[in-house]
Amino acid sequence: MSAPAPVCRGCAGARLNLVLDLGVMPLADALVAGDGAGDVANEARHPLRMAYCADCHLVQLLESPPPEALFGRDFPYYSSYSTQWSAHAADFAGATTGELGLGADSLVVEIGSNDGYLLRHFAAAGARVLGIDPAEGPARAARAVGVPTEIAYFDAALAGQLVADHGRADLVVANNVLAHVPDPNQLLAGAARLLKPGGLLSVEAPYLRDLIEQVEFDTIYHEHHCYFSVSALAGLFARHGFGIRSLTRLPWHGGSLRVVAAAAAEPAPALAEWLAAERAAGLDRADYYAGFGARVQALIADIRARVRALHAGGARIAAYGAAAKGAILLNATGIDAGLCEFVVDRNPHKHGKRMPGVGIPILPPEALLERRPDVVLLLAWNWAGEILAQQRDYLAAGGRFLIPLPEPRLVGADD
Ligand code: JHZ
Ligand code: ZN
Repeated sequence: MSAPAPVCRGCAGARLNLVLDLGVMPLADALVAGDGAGDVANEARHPLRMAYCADCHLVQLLESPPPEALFGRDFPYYSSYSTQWSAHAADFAGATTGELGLGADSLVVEIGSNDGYLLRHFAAAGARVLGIDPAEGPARAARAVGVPTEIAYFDAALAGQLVADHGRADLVVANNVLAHVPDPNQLLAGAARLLKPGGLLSVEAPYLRDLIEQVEFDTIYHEHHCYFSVSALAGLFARHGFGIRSLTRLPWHGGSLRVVAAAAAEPAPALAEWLAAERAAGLDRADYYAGFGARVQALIADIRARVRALHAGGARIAAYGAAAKGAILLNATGIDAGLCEFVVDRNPHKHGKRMPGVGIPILPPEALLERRPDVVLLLAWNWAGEILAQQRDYLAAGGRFLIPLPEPRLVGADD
């Protein structure tokens, strides 16, 4: 018996148009246990297909593995390992505490609170805080820095329970988590239930327009069920009674959006301008997405050819960033342990493990100066500024970085 045809995660409509098929891919954060014991060939692989809904404009994956497979006990992503990201969190908490006049009577809830990288700053400023995250390792790290955290998947039912236990929130933050739930309606319904009258919902999510225009195909993976345009978000927020109060474009993760909303609020005039700009660019039409698959396949072929040519010319190759997006880039391009000797990453929870699907070992960043590869493929290209500055010594010693997006280019000390 064939599986039922998927329906839209936003509007339950059936007019889903396939935009990109990346074949079967391993789970991007399912790092393989170390020293040759993990069997890369037997790892689970799942179809990775992205589609556009012609009814509500929501771009989404057609299939999802169960959430427990995505954010279980061994989830290795800890938000605190980027200096810039931590600084962004501190700035956001400081500014928001001031703007909303948060104090000891206020409650700030973060959905997808990870290791407490954000809520710790609200707590330090004197507000009551509560984190929700299903990933045990990061959630325990959050508790260790004084951020009370429920280890759970957030949905409307849990929101009701939280209100009973803790009262309603002045601010609900959902940064890089709206894409991570199979059904965005559940998260928005839960947030609406959790907020006090007049309370604010603040959401950050990677912006679909940047993904498409910069060909950021490696940010498409099973943890990201949805990819947001303002055209899609406006409908989703309105369905749950939220009025959009402000929209801001941010540089994070290849380009993000922050949307601040409140129940029954009058939408900001800027919303109409954003919708008009997206209409002019075509984000609300299937033909905008039609050429994306071919552009992705061309970029994948280009990256593969560049790395193979460097390797064939005798270059020793490593990579920087055991990022989720790195797993997709390596698997899509077929860059395996035969081409790339090792991947470095600052997060010690990833050391001694290997990249999903390709089995490349993960080492601390010091390995670059110790082993001196000729070229480092920058898998965490979204942190290029921070990483290149930090790797000045490797560059000064003649090392080069290969930045893969939007088209591959080599960068050395003189560039
Ligand atoms: P990074 C993450 O994706 C996690 P990933 C998640 N999948 C998500 O949805 C998106 O963000 C939005 C390391 N690093 O941030 C840290 C250094 O080693 O690009 C990370 O392991 N040195 C939930 O995993 C990795 O690189 C450094 O100087 O694709 C970067 O991962 C810096 C700055 C980072 O996200
Ligand atoms: Zn839809």
